[in-house]
Amino acid sequence: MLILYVKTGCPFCAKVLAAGKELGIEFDEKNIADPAIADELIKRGGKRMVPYLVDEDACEEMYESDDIVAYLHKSFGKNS
Ligand SMILES: N[C@@H](CCC(=O)N[C@@H](CS)C(=O)NCC(=O)O)C(=O)O
Repeated sequence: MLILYVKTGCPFCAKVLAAGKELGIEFDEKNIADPAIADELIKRGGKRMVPYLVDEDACEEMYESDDIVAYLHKSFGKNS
């Protein structure tokens, strides 16, 4: 399961979501507009910043949209 913490209107989140769509990936999107979700993100990753990806199957978690996009291509792209 891939969880993606996002915020409405966040261009970095949109970039990751577009990459996911291109690769045919479905995310369980969690929006930090909900304070409980924001708290969950801070507990999990250490800071309030989106996007934040959790790949539960691979036990990988990361901030930074460029790193997330690269990770998605590496893990789920045609040449993965
Ligand atoms: N370098 C980061 C920048 C991420 C970033 O600036 N995210 C903003 C939203 S666009 C954020 O999390 N701000 C904190 C907040 O909205 O509470 C990336 O590329 O992912």
